[in-house]
Amino acid sequence: MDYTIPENLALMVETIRRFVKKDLDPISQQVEKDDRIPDGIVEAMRELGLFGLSIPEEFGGLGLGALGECLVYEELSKTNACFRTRVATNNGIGSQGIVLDGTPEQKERYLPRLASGEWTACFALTEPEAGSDAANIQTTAELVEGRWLLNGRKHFITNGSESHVATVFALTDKSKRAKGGITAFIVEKTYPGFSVGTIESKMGMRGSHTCELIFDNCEVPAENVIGGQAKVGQGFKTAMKTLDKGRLTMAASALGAAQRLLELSVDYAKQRVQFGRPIAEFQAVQFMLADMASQIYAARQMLYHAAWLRDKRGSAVIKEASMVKLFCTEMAGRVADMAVQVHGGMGYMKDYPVERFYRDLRLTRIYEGTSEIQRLVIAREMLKA
Ligand code: COS
Repeated sequence: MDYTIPENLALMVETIRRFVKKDLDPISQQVEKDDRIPDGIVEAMRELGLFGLSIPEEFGGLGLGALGECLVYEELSKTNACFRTRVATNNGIGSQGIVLDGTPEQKERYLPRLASGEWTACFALTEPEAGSDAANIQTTAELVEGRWLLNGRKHFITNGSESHVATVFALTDKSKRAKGGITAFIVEKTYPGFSVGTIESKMGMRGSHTCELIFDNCEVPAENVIGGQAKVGQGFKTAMKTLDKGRLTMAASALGAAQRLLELSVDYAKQRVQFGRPIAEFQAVQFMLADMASQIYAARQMLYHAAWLRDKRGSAVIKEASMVKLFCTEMAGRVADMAVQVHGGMGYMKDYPVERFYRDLRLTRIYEGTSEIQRLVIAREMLKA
């Protein structure tokens, strides 16, 4: 086994590390207060190619594999989570339906714009009645005089209000649902009948916006079915394949945040004096640091292995991706809890980043598939004939 990170990826990681330290982290608390990423930073992320990490090079992206993408997200997640989230839907769930199943024409029209960050994409699957039960969507699409008319409401859509284009899943055959009755569409924000609804008020993830998308007889050209006419009814599979891929990067994000929390906790424990000694000298604190480090180490091995496996196989690693998302996000939750404990009262204060990480990380156990859904997928994969 050779665990060396390939040189090109190591260089990329170093570049992101410098960017995080010099440009992102110093403004992370400000972004939290303003609930907004400054335009100049979005521009800098564009220049670094962060909007096109996973988009193939022929369409202007960096064409990174799973390992490369995970390494970048791990670094990018050592600061405010909104920076990672700003680029993540473009690289992940927003664009991957087109990358995996799009027609050549769809790839040509959308991927270069998404890769450059000129456009942002979002993923519109979730609805009030379809969270974990993704097949229970109510949004419909009907073919009328050569174009599709979409009707319904999506909610909790990350980057929905910033996006120029959305991958939208709608029912085209109610009797078939997940088994041939859901179709994936590419919807541009300028299409008649498309609008952004309420922007949600959340526990954390400030600087990243989550909203409703409304389709009121929204007119979508016939050629905007992802994969073309032959893929009408096949959208649920596109959604599942897209989510499989995203699970590894979500795990990487949780890992990066956990690593930063460990570093903050070690630094704090060394300088915080109580009972006449730095608290790092107390075994109770040492044990928490040791548990954090051990769990991060285990999570990193799992993640890198699953990402390597995906790159090697060139296809989905369904069970492993769910295992990794489950383990890394749950691990990060435990690490965040211990980080607050090591910091004591300061860990509860808004002046310290620890409380922000604690709130932001909570979401990683819910979105892109809850921990319970990951367990369900793992068990199904194990038990299927
Ligand atoms: N890759 C490719 N195809 C897949 C797949 C995958 N990972 N998972 C399921 N499919 C296919 C199945 O093979 C089946 O196809 P056939 O009809 O050809 O057999 C079809 O999709 C329906 O699958 P299934 O019967 O398993 O659907 P269920 O309704 O039971 O749902 C779960 C499966 C629970 C796994 C799905 O609803 C899910 O992932 N829910 C969580 C959704 C989620 O992550 N939401 C977050 C939103 S984005 S922030």
